[in-house]
Amino acid sequence: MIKIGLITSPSSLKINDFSIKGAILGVEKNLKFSPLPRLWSLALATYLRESLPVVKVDIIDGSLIDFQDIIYRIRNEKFDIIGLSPLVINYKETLKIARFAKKCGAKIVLGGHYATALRREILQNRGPGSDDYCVDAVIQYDGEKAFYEYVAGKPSSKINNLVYRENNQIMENPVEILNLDELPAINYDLVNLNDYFVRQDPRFRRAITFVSQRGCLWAEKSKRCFFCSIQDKKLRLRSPEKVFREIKVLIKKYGIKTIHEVGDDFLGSKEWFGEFSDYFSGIKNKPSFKIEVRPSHIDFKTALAFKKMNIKYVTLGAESFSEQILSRFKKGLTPEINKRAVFLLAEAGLFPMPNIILGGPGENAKTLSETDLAIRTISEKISLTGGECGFSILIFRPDPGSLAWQEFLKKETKYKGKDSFSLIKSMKDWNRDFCKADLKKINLARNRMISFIRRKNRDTLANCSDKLF
Ligand code: B12
Ligand code: SF4
Repeated sequence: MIKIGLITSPSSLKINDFSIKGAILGVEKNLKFSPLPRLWSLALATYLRESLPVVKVDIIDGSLIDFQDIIYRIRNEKFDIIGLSPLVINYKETLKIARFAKKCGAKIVLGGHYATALRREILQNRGPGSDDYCVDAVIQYDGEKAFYEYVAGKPSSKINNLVYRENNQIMENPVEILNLDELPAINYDLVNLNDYFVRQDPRFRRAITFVSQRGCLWAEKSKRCFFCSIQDKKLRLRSPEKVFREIKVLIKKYGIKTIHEVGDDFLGSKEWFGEFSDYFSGIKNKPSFKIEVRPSHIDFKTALAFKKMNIKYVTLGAESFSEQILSRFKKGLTPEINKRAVFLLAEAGLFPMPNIILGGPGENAKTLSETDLAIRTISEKISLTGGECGFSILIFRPDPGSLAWQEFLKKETKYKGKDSFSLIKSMKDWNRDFCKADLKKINLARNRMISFIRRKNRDTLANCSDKLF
């Protein structure tokens, strides 16, 4: 029997509201949506178990157990292959796990957006033959089929999406983008959902992550937003009918009450959304949905349709309320579009949650105060009408795989060829090279904004952000 471990590493970053470190996570307490099951590991495990029943797959989630327990599990379980999905915030810890697992004799495969963006650097610095050999291969883009073929022992040269190192050369096989409707429905029995439920905020208990689409239309049609590190090439939609049937089963089987739909562009196709919402509008005991949308897609009709299908929490990629910064972000937004979206959703009785990024290219005292003023006006107006909203305020980071990262590398050549670097240092370098307001001022502005939001909304849930772990 082949033993597989799919491990999400914890991050050493701790929730720390008012420091620059805190701004990396964008976390303010209170509205605690997480922990939630990790879909990357569930998707790979589901596909593996359907295609190769003889494998034993363990999903280990660093948001449920700590680093030492993960090490203990690796030592005891003696996995043959370990899959890891690093993010920019936990790459260092991911490498520690990879090194330990390598010593225990496992093969190590990395995948996901971070690994896809830095696949060559990772294999150069950590692949076979390197001084820090702890990674055998990277699987870029969709992982289900490639990981199964790797586990099943197919020759490396024949596995689409596989990137590996052979005779000191990095080999990249052709990329294959999968048809989402041909993938099996996620099998949530592969984790113990109760481990998540008992740790969730009672207001959002029995919540799961769910994926009904991948990618984004904006990234497909124009260039991606300046800061976005998502590697998907286009928007792919699953059949609304299939999704509806799956969700009905989940409600019945696990008593699911909240669905975190993780698609990045939920309204990317209005036809798809129309069909999707028709299925849900008619049924009783609907779960509540949390979704992520572009503010430019919100109009009166969609706000009402959201209400009808029990979508309550809407993360809005607003990013800024400064015209100048928004144009540099290349997202096709204006401050007016952003404000309109927040108000329309709040008026419809929903909970809009605009994401804001401070410290984008050209950020200065004037652009900061434009965003500050807009946040104050919005919070004030919404609290006066008894509505609710919450902001997540981050400080800009150039993430590998983004257009920002490409611009950053042109100025900061010391990051070229690296797969691991200090996040705080990269934020400081970015700030020096690209902003007119320094990082301390930006963080102070962020803290002022958060304090205001909290004061204004102390009687509602609005004093919090959605990014919790
Ligand atoms: C849902 C989500 C969250 C949820 C996580 C809830 C949960 N428990 O899963 C919340 C809101 C909590 C969250 C928080 C954060 N997130 Co987030 N999140 C996402 C989101 C929208 C969807 C991820 C998902 O589940 N997709 C569905 C699955 C099926 O797809 P997938 O993950 O891509 O996996 C497939 C392939 O990539 C591949 N694959 C992935 N991993 C692996 C591993 C192996 C071994 C293999 C073979 C293949 C493989 O195979 C999978 C199946 O095809 C992505 C954006 C995106 N579109 O992916 C951002 C994203 C992953 N998040 C991101 C970030 C930065 C964060 C935060 C740090 C926020 C911040 N402040 O910046 C925090 C960190 C949280 C943490 N500690 O993990 C970035 C990562 C960037 C990077 N390069 O590291 C992304 C890409 C968004 C972005 N802005 O660019 N996030
Ligand atoms: S930030 Fe959102 S809208 Fe922009 S390219 Fe990325 S997924 Fe698409």
